Amino acid sequence: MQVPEPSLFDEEDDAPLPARSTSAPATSRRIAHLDMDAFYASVELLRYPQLQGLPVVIGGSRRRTDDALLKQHEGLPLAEIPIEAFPLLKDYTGRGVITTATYPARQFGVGSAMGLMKAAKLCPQAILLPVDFDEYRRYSRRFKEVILEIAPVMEDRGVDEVYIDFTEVPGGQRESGRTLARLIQKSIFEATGLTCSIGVAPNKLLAKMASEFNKPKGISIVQVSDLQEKIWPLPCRKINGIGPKTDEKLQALSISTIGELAARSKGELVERFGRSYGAWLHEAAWGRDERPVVTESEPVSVSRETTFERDLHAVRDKAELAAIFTSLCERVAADLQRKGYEGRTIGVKLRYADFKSVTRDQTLDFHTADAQAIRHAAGLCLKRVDLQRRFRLLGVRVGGLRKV
Ligand code: DCP
Ligand code: MG
Repeated sequence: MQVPEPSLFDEEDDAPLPARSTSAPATSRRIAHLDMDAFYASVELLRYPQLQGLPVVIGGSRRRTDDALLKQHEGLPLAEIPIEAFPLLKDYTGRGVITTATYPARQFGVGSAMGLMKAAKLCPQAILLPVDFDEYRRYSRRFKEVILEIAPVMEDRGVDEVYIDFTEVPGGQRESGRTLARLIQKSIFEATGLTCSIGVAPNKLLAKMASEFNKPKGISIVQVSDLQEKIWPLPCRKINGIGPKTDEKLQALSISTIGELAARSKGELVERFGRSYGAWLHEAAWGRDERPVVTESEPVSVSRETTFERDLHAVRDKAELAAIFTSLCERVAADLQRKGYEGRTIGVKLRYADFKSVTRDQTLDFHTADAQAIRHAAGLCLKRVDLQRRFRLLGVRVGGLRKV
């Protein structure tokens, strides 16, 4: 097995291709992956610039601490609230998790998905701010608009990341994409005050890995010829599409790095992982990926969920649960209406005290974005789960969407 001819992907600027590549396209495929730096935290720092450079984590109960803070300093511009007034991680009790942390906080080992109480042990002095999804969504829309003005072929991959096809954008080939990446970084910063990191590579798979190489504020260029040096030493988990279960299976086969994966035959991987996934693993390890950048990405479903402050019981905490349930349905309905969708598959998710989750759904014979209709259908789903046990999380989802 050979690494594909690197020459095709190597030229800088818009230099003509070497004569022997006449059958190749006039441009090389340049795909960028852009990911915002410490996204939720960075948006919060726009409000509270006095926290710049400090360890800050975002998570925990919705707005309560923040409301107290604002009330206490009513009339004062947010940027002038003294640093000492902000709540600290060490004073937090509860079961929330961190959504993200600023880079200064990450130096203490805290990060996404870690419990706040555990994080408090690692970095007690970190400032704790509650999440404000609406604000993050607003900034998400704004930075994507900036990109679309510069490079129209963009695939929305979630609140803080996108793929962008640089191939046909004027100047997109210059310095293998670095020039355009720099322009996009600068434009986003000027419009929003936020920074991001960009990886540019021959395809989405490599671009996604590359965007992490120089975080924050980084640009990384990866060519096919870099495979051996930059990609193969990485752990398999860095491939988007290899999750913890596959990784465990790979480890059991003594495959830890992407290079070790690439060294196995396609036949062996197909035998162990099935025809389609095995073949994909092989292609991924060799840095090959032909997926296009898809501009119209329609949401599959809209959902809201919440983890309670303490485990709740369907009978004993009936009133509290009913209020949470109604509010989840209202928020899902509001999300649908704002995005201009309605759906007909309504579902619920419960996570029990032992962290086991169950989901139930039901498909209606009409589409809806109405909070009451969603609550009614979701209520019927709830009747089909075991409500004798205490649970810690409740979620409501609407799928089977169509544009209104
Ligand atoms: N997020 C979350 N829970 C997680 C992971 C992420 O709520 N377990 C949220 C918060 C992040 C946002 O999604 O700000 C984007 O996720 P990223 O993984 O891109 O993380 P960040 O943007 O925060 O940091 P980085 O600079 O590493 O991209
Ligand atoms: Mg990010």
